[in-house]
Amino acid sequence: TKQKEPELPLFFGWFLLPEEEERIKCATMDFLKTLDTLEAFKEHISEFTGETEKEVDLEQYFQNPLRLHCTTKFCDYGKAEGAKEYAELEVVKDSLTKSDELSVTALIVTPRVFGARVALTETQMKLWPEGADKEGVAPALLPSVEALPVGSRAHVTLGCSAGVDPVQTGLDLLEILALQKEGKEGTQVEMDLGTLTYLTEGRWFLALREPITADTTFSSFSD
Ligand code: ACK
Repeated sequence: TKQKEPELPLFFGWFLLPEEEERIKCATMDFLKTLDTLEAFKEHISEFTGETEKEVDLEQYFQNPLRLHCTTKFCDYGKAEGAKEYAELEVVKDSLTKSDELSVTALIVTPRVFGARVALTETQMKLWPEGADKEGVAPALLPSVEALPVGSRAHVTLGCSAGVDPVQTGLDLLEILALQKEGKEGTQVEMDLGTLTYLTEGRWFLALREPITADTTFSSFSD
């Protein structure tokens, strides 16, 4: 009989500790509650609802993911390119079950997703696979993504609208960062947490005044 290959997970990443998850969910929910009451947001409400008059309750609009995490490598149980190579890296094996602190520097809201931008440290960058920022990016957006610093896609998905896959959070984040780089910022609103910027087509970016940190454990995840 053939020797069975060791199984590869769905993905690797930093998982927020349960108590941290609660803290982050509360803080970010408070932001959503405020956002949908802002006049600036209401002006662009049709980009969320498809209708001008309707209101939107963002807390209901986004569904929570099961476990808050920052994906490093999506392996798809070995079907994704480079999955095996990543799992075999010394730095990956050495980091498993280890604690680490993530720093969230911004929040994004789009008609598809609600997410947190993660600023990776130099050490954390060693776990960030080469080319991860570009994976699945539309060809038209590739040149602008290549111009962004490595690790720009790092994020925690905080919620997705109905029928949207969480992979969208990283893609929407990259698009927002590319628009910012091109100076395409619209309305700006000062909030308690930081500066909120509108970036066309229902995209919002909150640059946090103070980063939000969260304790995590690096591990693999399989459904
Ligand atoms: O929010 P996320 O980073 O987006 O966490 C989930 C996790 O893997 C489990 O689905 C992410 N994910 C899904 N597909 C991909 C992909 N093709 N490339 C990168 N990340 C992905 C998803």
